[in-house]
Amino acid sequence: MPLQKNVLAVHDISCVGKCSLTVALPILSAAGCTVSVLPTAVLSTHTGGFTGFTFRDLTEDIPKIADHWKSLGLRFDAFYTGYLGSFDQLRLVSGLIDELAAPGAMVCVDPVMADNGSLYASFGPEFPQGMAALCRKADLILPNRTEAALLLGEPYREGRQDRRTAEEMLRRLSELGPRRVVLTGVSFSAEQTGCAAYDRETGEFRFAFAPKIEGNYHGTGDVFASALIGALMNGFSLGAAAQEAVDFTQRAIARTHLAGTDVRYGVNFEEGIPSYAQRLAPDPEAL
Ligand code: PXL
Repeated sequence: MPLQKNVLAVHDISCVGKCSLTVALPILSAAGCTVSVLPTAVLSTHTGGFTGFTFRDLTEDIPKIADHWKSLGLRFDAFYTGYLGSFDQLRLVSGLIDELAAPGAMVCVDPVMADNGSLYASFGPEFPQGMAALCRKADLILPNRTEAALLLGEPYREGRQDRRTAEEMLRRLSELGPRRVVLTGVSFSAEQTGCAAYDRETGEFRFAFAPKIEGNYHGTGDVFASALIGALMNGFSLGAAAQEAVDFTQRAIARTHLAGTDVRYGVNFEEGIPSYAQRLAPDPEAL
């Protein structure tokens, strides 16, 4: 029996709305990982489409939590960072990775800060540069196309891309530091959408697509990143993990679309959990 991977998920906890920690925790657990969490803030809901939400910043707690973990001698096999609210948090999380990484640990940074061509309202225009600095120490980053443009300091281009433009963007993103890059929201046709992946060490590009469903479904970036990281933790190749994550996310969107629920409350990924877990660990004889 291989040892469980010890993953630290660093995100806010939006109590309602299924994104960040309320998504990362169940999906990585389903992938068989031991998941520890570092909540960076507590919000009554996420900020996408709700008004009047509460927000308690937990930045002050991060050094104290890290000190306790250091005293316990804890080390993590992987880090998965998502929504980080400030430059202070970027700096603290960067230090935490240096201090708590097990040898050969995988650092995954989802540079959550923007979508559909604009930076989230909670961030100032300098924030992308701070996020780019954190991406420098990542092994894997998973930006959407808006975040990718911001990280590269170039204008966002709406609409479909061609393969060469996507490959070019992936190459330049990997030059920021990370060996592997997964770009989401990539579409070469009206019918399909998905992601493009690049591994600088092997020079390989991989594309993963699924049928497109129109609309903006909240939290899908976090569902996708969590499912992809869970598959990587189970030894899937980057291309295979990307396809698992695209399929898992697309089915969650399809269920939600069919049910017609308010998209602010997130997608129905829960019903996909049993088959996801089964595909990752198909051994029927396992204890
Ligand atoms: O899913 C990304 C996310 C995470 N956390 C908070 C958010 C968002 C996106 O809007 O508002 C608080």
